[in-house]
Amino acid sequence: MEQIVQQIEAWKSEIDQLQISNATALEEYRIRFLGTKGIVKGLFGEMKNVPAEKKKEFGAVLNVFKQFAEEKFEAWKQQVSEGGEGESGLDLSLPADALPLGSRHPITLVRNRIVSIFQRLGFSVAEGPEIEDDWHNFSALNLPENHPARDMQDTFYVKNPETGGADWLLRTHTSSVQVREMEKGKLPIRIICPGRVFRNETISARAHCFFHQVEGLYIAENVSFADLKQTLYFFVQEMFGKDVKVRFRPSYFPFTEPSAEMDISCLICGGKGCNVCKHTGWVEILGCGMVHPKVLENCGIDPNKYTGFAFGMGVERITMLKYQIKDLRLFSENDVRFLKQFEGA
Ligand code: 2NM
Repeated sequence: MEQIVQQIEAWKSEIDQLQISNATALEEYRIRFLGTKGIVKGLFGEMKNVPAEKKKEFGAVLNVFKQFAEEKFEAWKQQVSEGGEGESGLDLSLPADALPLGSRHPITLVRNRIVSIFQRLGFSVAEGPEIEDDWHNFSALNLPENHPARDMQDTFYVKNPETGGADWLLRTHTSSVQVREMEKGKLPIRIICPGRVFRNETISARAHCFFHQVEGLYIAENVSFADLKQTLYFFVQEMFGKDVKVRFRPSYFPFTEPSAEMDISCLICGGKGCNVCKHTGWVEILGCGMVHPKVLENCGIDPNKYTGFAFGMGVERITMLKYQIKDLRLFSENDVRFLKQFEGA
């Protein structure tokens, strides 16, 4: 009997050192110690070999051991069920942590605002391919053969696998979409063309090799420069507020005649002069003009019957002015510390 009591002490310390963290190990333990052919049952079977005067003492030792083994089992069972099924204690039935919710990119926010202002004036959205051909991006728009924009230095050309030549290019403006719309021959046209455009620039705080544009086009009978001015004046008031002033300066674009650039009074200093407006009180926000008769002709529209105006603006530029962002590169780095600032904007 002494021997059996010693063996029981050895099992106790073995159980004390056991580390059970999964259901398989727990079941192994149960079968070995508490099962119908297990150690505890076996010990009770030894009772018949114990002399009558020692039965009571032996029975007490066995009951203590049995209770010890059962309590351990219950404790581990609790732990395993709390920790789930897996070896690692992962409970795959628990709901997952919520993903952090993102927010719209400032370029998207401002583009949507620009588009919706023009939609209220009856413009509808037109889109087209980012990879274009020479005709839609340059020739139809009256850009002469030797125009610097056509240079390899300024435009990303794309190889056409069918001819092996650099016949294609990444559009340098969304005017190519407007050419496609004009070629459809359905008049009048009143469209707004948002999209990504590409120019081979050295990346800096003020330039990037891709950026976003919104261009507009209105062609009908008797469209005048006065219509152009009033449309863009409405846009500025809706976008920047009623107190903002505008001015038009004569300019040049191959696809418009006459052409102009539109400035707004500086949002930072209100026109008094500061760093943002380089002490002029004005900041340039877009280019515009009356569509050149040659462009209309190129697209199959009779310039004697129809006239139209067009304009184009850079979404990054408008966004920088609106939110006082000083470096263009922030728009494409996807740093959440930057993007988070536009939550709810
Ligand atoms: C600008 C400035 C002035 C323009 C012209 C045309 C088209 F297709 F009608 F000829 N689309 N966009 C235009 C005119 C764009 O961006 C600064």
